[in-house]
Amino acid sequence: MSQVGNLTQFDAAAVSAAYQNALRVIGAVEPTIAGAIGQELADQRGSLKLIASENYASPAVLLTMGNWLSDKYAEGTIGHRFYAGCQNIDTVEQLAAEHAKALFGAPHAYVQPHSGIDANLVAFWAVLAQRIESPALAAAGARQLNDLSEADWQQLRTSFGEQRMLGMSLDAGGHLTHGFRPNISGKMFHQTSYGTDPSTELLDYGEVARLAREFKPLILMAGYSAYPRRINFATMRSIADEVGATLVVDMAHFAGLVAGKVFTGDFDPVPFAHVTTTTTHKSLRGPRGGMVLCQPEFADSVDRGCPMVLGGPLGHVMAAKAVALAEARQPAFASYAADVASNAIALAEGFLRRGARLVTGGTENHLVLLDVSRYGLTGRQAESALLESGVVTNRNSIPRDPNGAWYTSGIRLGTPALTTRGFGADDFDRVAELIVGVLSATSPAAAADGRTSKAKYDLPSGLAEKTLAAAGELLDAHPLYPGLELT
Ligand code: DSN
Repeated sequence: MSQVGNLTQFDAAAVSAAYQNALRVIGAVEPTIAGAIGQELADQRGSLKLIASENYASPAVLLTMGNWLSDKYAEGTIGHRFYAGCQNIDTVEQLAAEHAKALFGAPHAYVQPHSGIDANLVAFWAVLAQRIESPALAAAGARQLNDLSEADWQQLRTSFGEQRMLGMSLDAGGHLTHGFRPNISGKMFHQTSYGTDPSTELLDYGEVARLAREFKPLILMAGYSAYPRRINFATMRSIADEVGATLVVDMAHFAGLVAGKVFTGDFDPVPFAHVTTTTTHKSLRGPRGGMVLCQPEFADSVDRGCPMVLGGPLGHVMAAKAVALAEARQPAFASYAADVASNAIALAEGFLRRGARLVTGGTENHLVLLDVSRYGLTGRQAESALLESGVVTNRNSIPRDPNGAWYTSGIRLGTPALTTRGFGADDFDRVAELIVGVLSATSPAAAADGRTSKAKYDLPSGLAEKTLAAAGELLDAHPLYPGLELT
């Protein structure tokens, strides 16, 4: 048996044989694809993966996705499908939902969403169905929408269009689906957003409450993809209750910290949110996909997500969700989650000790947001210089970002992936040292027309190679899937 740092144990010989044979079969049909699969492993092995939303799934999770569960249509829910012959998909979906409920202490789990955006759409659909459609049907004495008179239907359609959402703004760390105007959520709902306190960059619950009282949203969204702090969900729920809003929490980024009991009490969203959504592939370390957890009153509406909002469920991915959730129920996952959080603190302290500026001054979760304007760079320049040096990050807006969402002024860095490889606090301190070394030495370069470019940059000769070599030492000390050989 082989173990990847914090990753679940696996039989390296068996996994090598499985992939060698699979790639031979795939390569006989389309060698380019077999090559790309092999190259992706090599690339992931050879770089410092610091993208906060990425991880490395276990071989068991990955292998669960390549099979004939993929070939089955299974619209509907467990035991209630629009197609015959769904008994094995029922087994898979039931087990994934049971693991999710047990892991998160949730009354109900829906494991069909294909992504986090899909999970949020299911949540919005369920809240509209439960809070707006059901009362309208009851008032009209109708059982379903087709029983409504044309006038009642038109009135209900108008009412759908009048609903409001209050969510965290994109530049404060919220997600596109939390009411950002260009996203469908910003078009489905009248929307407004809360940001963070200009001096502390922390969430200001008083301001959220003030906006909620003024705006009276149907949905109060909480959660983030680039906010480096915890959220007090007890407080968010009391704000929602005061104004009659439904609290939807998107825990996609920190689901692993909830599962691993790093976020407990007021910081665990599941008991407080009416509906909680997540992806399964970020800190939760499962297959690429989404999931919805909810209180019992939303269960029926959530379960109608497919086919009302989603296409047919992916049986092979739901099976992999079940495997990943089983892994996350093991004590080793709690220790992994604790390491993700302590490593983020080590990374933050490594930056601060070297004079960097972090949004909010630190971290309480799995990510840090580095303000690269201190080095005279845009996020785009910093991201590219780091990539050339073997450090994979993503540029990200910071609050009140003068460079907008394309060039940005920040770099977002997360610890879930490298913690899976077994990186510890000292390794993350070294990562901070390498990053500061690259950024301090990088300078903006002029564009072809002589004007200042927000994308071009100059790195001193040899620095990228030196950083690549130093990163290589860290990576060699913590191999990814040790013992897994593709040839
Ligand atoms: N793309 C995800 C992230 O990187 O945070 C959010 O959708």
